[in-house]
Amino acid sequence: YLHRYQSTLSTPDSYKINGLTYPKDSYSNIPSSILDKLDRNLHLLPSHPISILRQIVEDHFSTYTPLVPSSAVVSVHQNFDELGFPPDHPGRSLTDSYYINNEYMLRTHTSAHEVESYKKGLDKWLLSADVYRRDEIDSSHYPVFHQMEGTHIWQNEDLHTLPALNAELEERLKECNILIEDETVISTSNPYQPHHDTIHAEQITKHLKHSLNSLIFRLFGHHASQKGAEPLRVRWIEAYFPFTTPSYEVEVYWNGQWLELLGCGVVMQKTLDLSGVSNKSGWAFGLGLERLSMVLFSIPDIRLFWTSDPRFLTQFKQGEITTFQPYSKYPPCYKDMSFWLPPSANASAEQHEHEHGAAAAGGKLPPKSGEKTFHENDYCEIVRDVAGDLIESVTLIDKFSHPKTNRKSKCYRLNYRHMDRNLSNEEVNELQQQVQKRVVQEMGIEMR
Ligand code: FA5
Ligand code: MG
Repeated sequence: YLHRYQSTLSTPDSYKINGLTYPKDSYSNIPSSILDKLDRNLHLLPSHPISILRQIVEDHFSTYTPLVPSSAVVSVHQNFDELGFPPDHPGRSLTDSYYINNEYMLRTHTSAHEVESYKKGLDKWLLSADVYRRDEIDSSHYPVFHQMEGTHIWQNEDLHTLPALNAELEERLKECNILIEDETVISTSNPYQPHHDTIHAEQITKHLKHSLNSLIFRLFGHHASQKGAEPLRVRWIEAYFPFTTPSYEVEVYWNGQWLELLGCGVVMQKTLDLSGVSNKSGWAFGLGLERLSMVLFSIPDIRLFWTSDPRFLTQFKQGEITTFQPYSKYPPCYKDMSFWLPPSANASAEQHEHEHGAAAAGGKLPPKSGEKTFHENDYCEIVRDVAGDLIESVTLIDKFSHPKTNRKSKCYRLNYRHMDRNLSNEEVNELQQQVQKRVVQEMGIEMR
C-alpha cells in the first residue's frame, strides 16, 4: 500500500478528508472501504468509460461550462434542505446515505451543487462527480456511482428568445431517426410554477426536452442513423423531484428494454431565489453515467469500473464508444447465511428503493443510535466492508416466520468472485466467518 497516497483517514473520533478534519458523532456511518473511493475520480481518468461519456456529453453541450467540485463532502443543507427535501424524506435516512456527522455528508446526487453553481452567476453549466448511496449488492448497484448535472437558465427578460432557439433545435431533431414517446401533460400532479408565465414555462420545458432528446440521439443514435434502421425510441414520463416542476424521467429503448437514464425538470423558483438569481428561470437534469456506460460499452458488471486490471483499462479510448471484450471470468463461490432478526425488527423494517423522486417516508431517520432494526443495506455494508470487491451479489433466498414464537429469520446467499484469479474455498470460508462475526456483533442478529 506504500505507493498509495491516502488523503482520507478515519480515526475513532474523526474523519480526515482533503486536509479537513470532521469530528464524528452518532450520525457517522462511513466505512473506510468507501473513504478509499474518494480519490479515484473515474470521471476524470483518461480513457475510462465513465470519463469517455462525460467528455461526449461535454462536447455535445459545447457552450456549457464544465465544472468539477473539489470534494465529495457537502453539507446536509446543500444535499437536501436547499433543494426542498422534506425532513422525513427517505433519502435522508442513515440506512440510505453516508454521513460524516450531523452537519456533513457524502453527496447523494450532483444536484447538491446546484445552488453554489447558480451563485457563481453561471447560466449554462455541466457538473460531473462521484455520488454515494448505501444500497443493495448486485451487478448493477454499487455504493459509489457517477452523475452529471446540467442546467440552462435565462434572465427572465431574455425568455422571449426561446421560441427561435426551440425552432432551431426542432429542425435539427427532424434530421434524426428518433421516435419520441411523450404522453406527459401539465396537471395538478406535475404543474407549471404559479409565478411563471405559461408561455415561458412551456418554452423552457420544450427547450429541456429538445436538448435532452438530441443528447440521447448523440449517445444512442448511431445504429438508428444507418439506412433503413428502426428509429431510436425515447420515452418521457412524469416524475416528481422536490426541486423541479414540471419534472420528468427519460428512458431509452435499448436491447429490448426500457432503461431509465435521467431525471430532469424546470428549476423551482425557491432554489433560484436561494441562489440570489430570482430574476432567472430555466431547467436542470441529472444523468447516471454508470447505467449509460454499461449499456453503451456492454459492460456486464458495475464493479468492473473500479478494477485496476489492464485487460479492462487498456480496452477503451477517449472519444470512442466501443464494445467491451470480456476476458475470462473466474468461477464464483457462494455461501448461505441464515439468521434470526433482532426482536424489535420483527414488526417492519422492510427494504425500500433509494429514489430521490419519491416523497413517501419509510426510511430510518437519523439519529436512532442504540436501536436495533434490521435493514438490508446495513447488512450489505458489512459484507462489502469485509469482502470488498470480492462480493458479487447478496440475495435474499428465504424468509421464515416461526408459527409459535413469531420470531423471524432470513437466509441470504453471498456470492463471491475474484475478478483476477480463483478463490479458494478456505479463503471464502474465512470471509464468511468474518461477516458472521461482525453482523452478530453489530446488528444484534443470531445465527441459525
Ligand atoms: C436524482 O438524483 C436527481 N438529482 C436528478 C435530477 C437532477 C432531477 C436535476 C431533476 C433535476 P435519481 O435518484 O432518480 O434523481 O437519479 C438520477 C439518475 O442517476 C437515474 O436516472 C439513474 O440514471 C442514476 N442512478 C440513480 N440511482 C442509481 C444507482 N443506484 N446506480 C446507478 N445509477 C443510478
Ligand atoms: Mg429515478
